[in-house]
Amino acid sequence: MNTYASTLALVAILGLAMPAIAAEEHDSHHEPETASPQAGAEAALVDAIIRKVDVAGGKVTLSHGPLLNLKMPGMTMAFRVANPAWLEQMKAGDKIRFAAEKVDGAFTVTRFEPTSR
Ligand SMILES: [Cu+2]
Repeated sequence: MNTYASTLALVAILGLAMPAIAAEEHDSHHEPETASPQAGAEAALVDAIIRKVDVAGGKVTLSHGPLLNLKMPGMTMAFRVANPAWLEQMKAGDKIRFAAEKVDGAFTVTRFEPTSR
């Protein structure tokens, strides 16, 4: 009697728990396609307008929105770029979305993508 009752309870618990576990596992397989492998650790992309591109200096001046990971409000400032080749794809007046981090003490654009015009 006692065993029968606890078996019923166990079945009920498993019956409830299993679909929940399955659903959670299912969701985790649906990362956004644009996310890179370490997306969870990376900063979200922030909107910016390119003000000046300094290819020789390896810098770009951006008017950017708040950068939460750097605790920086929106402002206009120069950034280094993680990949100098990106400067060839940037020009003053373009809108981009980007992420920045402090690399060797310098604010550096670590990711960027053009905003569709
Ligand atoms: Cu800034």
